[in-house]
Amino acid sequence: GYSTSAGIENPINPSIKVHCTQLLINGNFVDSASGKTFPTYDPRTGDVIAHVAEGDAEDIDRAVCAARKAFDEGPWPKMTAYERSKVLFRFADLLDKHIEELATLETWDNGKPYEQSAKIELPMISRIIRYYAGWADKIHGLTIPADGPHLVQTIHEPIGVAGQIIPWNFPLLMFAWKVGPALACGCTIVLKSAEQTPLSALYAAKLLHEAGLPPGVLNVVSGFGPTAGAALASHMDVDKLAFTGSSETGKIVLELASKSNLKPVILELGGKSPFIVCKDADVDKAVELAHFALFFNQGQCCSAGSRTYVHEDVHDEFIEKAKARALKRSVGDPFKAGVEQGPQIDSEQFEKILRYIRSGIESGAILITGGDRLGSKGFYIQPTVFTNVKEDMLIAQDEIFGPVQSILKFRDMDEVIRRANSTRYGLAAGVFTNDLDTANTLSRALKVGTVWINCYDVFDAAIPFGGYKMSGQGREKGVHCLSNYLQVKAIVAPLKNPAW
Ligand code: TXE
Repeated sequence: GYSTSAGIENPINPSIKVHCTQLLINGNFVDSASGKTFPTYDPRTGDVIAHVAEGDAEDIDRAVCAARKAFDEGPWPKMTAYERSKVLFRFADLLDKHIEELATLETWDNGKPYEQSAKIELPMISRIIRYYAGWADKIHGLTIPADGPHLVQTIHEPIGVAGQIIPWNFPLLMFAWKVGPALACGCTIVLKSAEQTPLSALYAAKLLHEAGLPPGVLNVVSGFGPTAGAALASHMDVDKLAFTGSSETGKIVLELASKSNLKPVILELGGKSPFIVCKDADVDKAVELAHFALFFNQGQCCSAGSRTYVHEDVHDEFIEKAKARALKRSVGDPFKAGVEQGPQIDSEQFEKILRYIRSGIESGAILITGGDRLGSKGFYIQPTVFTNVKEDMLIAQDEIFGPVQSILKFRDMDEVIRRANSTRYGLAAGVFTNDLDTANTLSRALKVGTVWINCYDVFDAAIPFGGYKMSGQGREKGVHCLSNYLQVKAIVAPLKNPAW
């Protein structure tokens, strides 16, 4: 049963309440073993929204035991794939039905504009669940011709218990990217949400149970990284680890996985993606797209186009217009209509971004707008634009994860390829040009997992996403993600009469 609290009312829409604050283990909402809770904050004000059960190693162990039992004893991996797909389709319908509650929880806990949560992200979330619901009954192996007299088949089996660790920048979308494919493949899951944003995952998991998910198949543990997260990454009975977060933490979880049971790991990590504006660009359009590529979601995107390379022929016009666009950006309460930018997630990220702004100024970049906090309450930051940025500056190398655009000038193609690739990251890139040869050359030369040409942040469910270099290992979304949650078993048997 769901022992949920009476509910904390949303200050903007009191009909929406926080009910789910406990851990979800084996189909029940329960307190943590220690009885401890932690606060989750409203980034608009820094006020506490709710106190949430704080999971630790013992809770992770309880959750992994439940997931193990649900995997080994079924019914989930053993039921027909069609039955599994129906649960996921019903879940997607419930996500659509509860858009208002889910989008409110997401904006309240994260600070992103409500219109973005409700109109952009929630439709993407139910879409990706339907995409993987559609895959559930289309996963199959091959019959392979062998040299000798043997019948060779492959079957694709669910890998087992998946441990999934997600970040706070897109709490529900990351939940869907992780849970959708794992469930479609027949895995069971222990998911650890980010400590900054525990609310929406608990509510979505409750809906998934209403859609018919058997107990123990998805367990959700709220808690911190070094405790709950590390316990999940190093658990001996977890068969796969999927992690999205910083490259620093990615190294830690990979090490924990290797030091425990060598569980395979998929990593979606940070980025420092170039957005390249070529000399033939329509400057107004390029400015708008480059602005979106960086400032979307308060700049808190792993794919953020955080190095804006502009050809010298259009550079001066571009920076004037980029400045004007940043000044026009509407920053404020994310629940208000028309607001483009809400507060940053928490004081830690807020301070980190302000430190990078100071570092940009000290290293000689030219601040043309912004550069400070906005107002005196909450974690709002002025849309900030630097020009004259050079690759050896920290602001051109590190992930700032905030509303800070860095503009770099370039002269020719070989030069921009070399400079764009001169980073430890390789997640994505944007190319803005009407010239086919330029687009083709750049898209092949850039060492990144996604190239967006004359568009940015297009995240269809079917498009694979992942990084080169220190931006990660493996791919999520699309057909490629299924292999993360499957084992391929080869079955070989003699053929008595190979001629037939
Ligand atoms: O990330 P962490 P943080 C980047 C971004 C941001 C920086 C720090 O640059 O400024 O990371 O953010 C869990 N064992 N990105 O500190 O630590 C943690 O609880 C196991 C990019 O929030 O990577 C959370 O659930 N787990 C990114 C998740 O890891 C651990 C999105 C992510 O937190 C752990 C977010 C540990 N030892 C931040 N330590 C992207 N790729 O989109 C932490 N965690």
